[in-house]
Amino acid sequence: MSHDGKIIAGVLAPHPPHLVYASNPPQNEPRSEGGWEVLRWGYERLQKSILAKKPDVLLVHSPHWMTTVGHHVLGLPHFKGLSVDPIFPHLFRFHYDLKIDVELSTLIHEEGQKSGLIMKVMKNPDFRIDYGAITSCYLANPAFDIPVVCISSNNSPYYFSNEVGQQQMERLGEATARAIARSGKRAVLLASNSMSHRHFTSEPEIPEDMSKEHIYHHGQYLWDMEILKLMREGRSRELVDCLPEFMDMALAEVKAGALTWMLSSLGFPSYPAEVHAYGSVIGTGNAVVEWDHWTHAQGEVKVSEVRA
Ligand code: 2X7
Ligand code: FE2
Repeated sequence: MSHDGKIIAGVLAPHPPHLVYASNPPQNEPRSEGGWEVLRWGYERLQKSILAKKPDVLLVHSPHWMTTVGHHVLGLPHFKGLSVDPIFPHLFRFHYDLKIDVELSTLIHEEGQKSGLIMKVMKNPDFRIDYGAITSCYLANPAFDIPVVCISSNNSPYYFSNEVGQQQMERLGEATARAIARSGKRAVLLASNSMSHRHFTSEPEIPEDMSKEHIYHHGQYLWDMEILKLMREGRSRELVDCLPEFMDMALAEVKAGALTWMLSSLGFPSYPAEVHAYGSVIGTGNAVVEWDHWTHAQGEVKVSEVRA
């Protein structure tokens, strides 16, 4: 096995199921008249950028596969089934058929264990993949022709504190980077998170009625803009320091750890990220943001020393 794996890009890849519903793919049962175009066009720009660089694998860390004990990775070559959003079953009933990169999942499991993390390879063939992972994967690569690695979000930020959760995700990111380096593959990392996360408790009669869509309130918008500014200015270390406050003030979904995991895997980049789009979905703030690691850092994987 070669040891020159590369990270092509890290992406903030939000997963409101509305974006899948609005796109009307054949795999999703409900039909729509469209909606949330700015975010969907942002994802199209992202697709052009990442797919042109021919990734071998997409890794996704999702808040909607929450595990109480440790960090889990999917460990069978193929998962097929119906994924239903429990809150929006009228928008997301998606028939998925996913190829898994079990070799890379296993390396992440090994590297995580070496860093003292509790890890598990999930081998239940009937496991139902969560809508967060499927939505981010679909929007980044609608053809589903690139294998994926799905990583759960351990619930330490909810059970202990934001800070403990972040520390865990930093370690998981370092372990992921070492695993990618060992794999010899070209990887894209998808942090499946919205930003501010206050949302309306009722929806319009037509869910895609864009005359009703707007951010929940101005304070949430200001928080999102402050965080996007740090991303666009390449200040990812400061960004991670601000995240615990963002989590509390804006109920930000980054609390589940995907963004910290992804930035840690990239070695906390100091080059500017590209914001492909920002928009609200049922009041929540969502941005499609790309760290083009290939252009700015030649895909370099910073392999940190294994912690005991
Ligand atoms: O899971 C979500 C989300 N993160 C944002 C908006 C709407 C629905 O589901
Ligand atoms: Fe979510």
